[in-house]
Amino acid sequence: MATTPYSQRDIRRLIGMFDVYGDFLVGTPFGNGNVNDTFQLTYDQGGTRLHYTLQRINSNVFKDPVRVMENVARVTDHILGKIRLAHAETKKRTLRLLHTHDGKPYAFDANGDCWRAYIFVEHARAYEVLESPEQAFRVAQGFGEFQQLLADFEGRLHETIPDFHHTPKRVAALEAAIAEDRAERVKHVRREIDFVLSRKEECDKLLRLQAEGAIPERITHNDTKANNILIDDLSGEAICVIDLDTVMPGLSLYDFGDMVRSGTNPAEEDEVNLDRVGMRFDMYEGFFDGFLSTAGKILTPAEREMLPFSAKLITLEIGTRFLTDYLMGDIYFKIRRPDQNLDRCRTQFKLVQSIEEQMDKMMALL
Ligand code: GN1
Ligand code: MG
Repeated sequence: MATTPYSQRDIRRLIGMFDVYGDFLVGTPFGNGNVNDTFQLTYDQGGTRLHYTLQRINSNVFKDPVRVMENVARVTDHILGKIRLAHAETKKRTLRLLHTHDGKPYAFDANGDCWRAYIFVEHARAYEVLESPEQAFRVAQGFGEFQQLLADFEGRLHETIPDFHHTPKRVAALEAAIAEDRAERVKHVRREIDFVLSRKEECDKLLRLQAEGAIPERITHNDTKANNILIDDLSGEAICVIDLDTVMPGLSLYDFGDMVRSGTNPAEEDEVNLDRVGMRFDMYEGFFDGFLSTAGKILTPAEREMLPFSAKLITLEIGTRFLTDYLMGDIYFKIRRPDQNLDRCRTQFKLVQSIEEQMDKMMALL
């Protein structure tokens, strides 16, 4: 279990900022997020055990947590409205925020950290590594449906992290980190740096198509890692999209690309044995069919055409971010051991290679 600087007394005090009924029993670190701190809290309500999720928003990553929470509240309200309209015909769920005693969906602690709490979604779980093409199908169906549910959202969401998927800017950040060499690690990663720089030309492909009007901006999730959707224990259906901090204007293709990145690889994101890393084509087919089964209805021809490329681009982009963070001395992603960011970077680049090798097959599916 992950270590945490928060004692049970701290956790009890933090959740005390929110309106919750029942008796607090225990709070334990939960999940494998790379950014926020998450706890699962167990409560006793008149003899029944139930759970809540308590999260600290990482303010180094999210500079304006109140805007993040405005987005999350609007998005979850919108989806809840749709789920209610569907009555019993859907098993879909959405995250539900708890409110503070004065009605806010977030609270600041004495250190200035921003916290939020959700009703825990019971009898469902997030998978670090997906198990079958059927599961991939359902994950993609779920994330595709999420985009559909938000297609009629009115107004514009805040850009919680500007240029989040602007790949050329991510490469520029890498170049700046190389020039600065703050942690004196450039000497260890010449090969990885070359790997990115030799692919630099392709990095603006989607942005160019967007500028030409061939690919529209939509409301997207932007962090569609396989472990950001909950799978129902009983039915195996993907029932609830989580980690909504980066839901904002984006390209549909970013969501497809990140699913393929995180879900087709049979190894963990920080696997050190690169022989175990690669894209399983049967998993890719699952994502492809699942995504088209829901989001397919809204995709333009140019978006469809770019589905295979998006998988390569997002994998390269996230590998570039891990490499940049390694060079900066591990200041963005949480690490649980030295060199973890470098290992994460290497798995991503191995995966990019594997995607490149299978690009013809991926194109043929179109
Ligand atoms: C972070 O928070 P988490 O672990 O779901 C990151 C994503 C990366 C991902 C890589 C806000 O996601 O962009 O793709 O790690 N989130 C943010 O595992 O930077
Ligand atoms: Mg997450």
